[in-house]
Amino acid sequence: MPVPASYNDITQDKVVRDHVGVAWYDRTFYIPRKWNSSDTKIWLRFAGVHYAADVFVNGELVASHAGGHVPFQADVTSVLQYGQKNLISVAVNNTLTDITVPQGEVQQLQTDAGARFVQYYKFDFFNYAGIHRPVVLYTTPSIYIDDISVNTDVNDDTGVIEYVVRVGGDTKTRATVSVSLLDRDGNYVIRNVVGDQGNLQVPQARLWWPYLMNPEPAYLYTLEVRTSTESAVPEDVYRLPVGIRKLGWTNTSVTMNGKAIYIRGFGRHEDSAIRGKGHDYPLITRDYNLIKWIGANAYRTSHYPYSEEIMDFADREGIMIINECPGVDIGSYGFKDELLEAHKTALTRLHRRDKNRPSVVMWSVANEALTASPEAYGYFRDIADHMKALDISRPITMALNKPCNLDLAGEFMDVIGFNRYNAWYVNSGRTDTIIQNVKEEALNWHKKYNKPVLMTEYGGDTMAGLHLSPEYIWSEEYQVKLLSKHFEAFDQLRNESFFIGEMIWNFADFNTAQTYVRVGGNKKGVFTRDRQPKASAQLVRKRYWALAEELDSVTPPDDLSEYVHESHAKYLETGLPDVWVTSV
Ligand code: GCB
Repeated sequence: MPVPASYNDITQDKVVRDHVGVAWYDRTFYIPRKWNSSDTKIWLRFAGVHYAADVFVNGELVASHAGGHVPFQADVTSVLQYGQKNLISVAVNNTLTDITVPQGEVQQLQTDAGARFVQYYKFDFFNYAGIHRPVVLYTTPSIYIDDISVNTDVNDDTGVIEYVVRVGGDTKTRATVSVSLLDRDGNYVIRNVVGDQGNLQVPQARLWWPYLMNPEPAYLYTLEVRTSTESAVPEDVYRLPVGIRKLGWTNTSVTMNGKAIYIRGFGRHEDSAIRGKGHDYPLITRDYNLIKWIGANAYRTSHYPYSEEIMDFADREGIMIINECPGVDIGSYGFKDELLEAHKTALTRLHRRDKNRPSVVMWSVANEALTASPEAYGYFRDIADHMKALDISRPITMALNKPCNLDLAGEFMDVIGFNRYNAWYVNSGRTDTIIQNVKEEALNWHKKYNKPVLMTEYGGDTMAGLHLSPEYIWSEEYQVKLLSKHFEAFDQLRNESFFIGEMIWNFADFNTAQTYVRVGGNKKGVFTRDRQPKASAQLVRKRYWALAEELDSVTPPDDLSEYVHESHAKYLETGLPDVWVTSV
């Protein structure tokens, strides 16, 4: 099996595709003799293995980890054979139960060949499994930088970087930490400030801004952290990209550097043909090109943390992230104490991995949980308390879908996200019901909780190439109409002060479990699974760029108005007319 990749879609064997339980990976490798030094530690790091993994090196268990979307590592210095062959074995277990995050259940099915275990789950994406993200061996000195936390603020035009550095390794030898700050061109702005925590003041700071909200978005400094000791242990150096920004929120808005943000984006998935959820640089680069081409400024990592490489792109390109933990459909198999603990652990690990990222503007603690069940109240109060104990610098949210009047979790959130499929699961075919329902529901959420509201999911399945006129469900025409009607609702809602954004479900088509409501997967993408635009992508592009023009005075790309009838030419001077923005 190739690594990184999901193993499911690589072979012609559906037993491999639908496998439930443990899969073993083995691999041999050599370690140079010169790595064998008392000053050096060797780490084996997995960026993501779904769902649980036991890792053995030369037959010795070095790491056990549960949770498919966050990294883990082990100090393997003492189990390696230097200058010789080593064996690494990984047992990957994809089984989901009522106390894994996300939940699932395994049942026995009687087949013609006898009883077989089958994995069931309620969430709507294929439970791809395997070693999904890169695996690396790397070295540090024996006294090393174990963790860095930064928080930023802006006072007038001075940027503030608050930092804490944790040093690991032999605690008997005292290590001195010093930090420096470099600008984007590599020039030192601040040099060698000694101490493992402190505040750096950056006069005339260049701020981190989202894409299209500023002519120079995503400005990143580099925090260079060094350790030194009085012993012979060599220094450790870590270079952390830092975006200086001030995030704020009220009961009607979320602000970036003092300016209200309006989110225009998508829910997404890590998903593609053959690789499944395996890391793929060309694919993620293409995705970011499409996100920027279409004029989006945000997405939600529905429904689990995405790879670190994907997050690096967001930091560097200025794409705002609603960072979601894998709490999708939580409660479907009951709310238990063990589940709550596993869910908290998932949040802790997500926070630990992504706490320093400027792109992360909100934490989403769950998607479509069973928030109308009586247990949901205490459960989500605890989840929210846990997240707030980890981070008070970012608002928390979740994507809610229970009827507003029955929901028990929203009161613990800072921002309300709601998912609703008007004219799809509800009133299929009736695009004439969208505007009033979307408006009414958004208003109801705000009335109930007095928080900012955004629509985190809406959309309809669309077979690329299916054309039916007048529009009819599953056709490209229908998706265009369904989105247009939502845009009209959003434009009316934007006049209400509390409505802060819109996210289409989904960026691209993706694979799901086999069910009769899915034709080769979920087809709600604005792009196909191989990342080509459907008709709706052209419409979304016009809207997202028009919003950027209206809200942030951005000039839309020339090709958006390649053909203009002369009776419309006047709009080139006065701005795009509403009719281009909201209808076909
Ligand atoms: C939802 C879920 C998402 C599904 C989507 C759909 O509400 O949050 O995971 O894929 O609906 O298409 O049904």
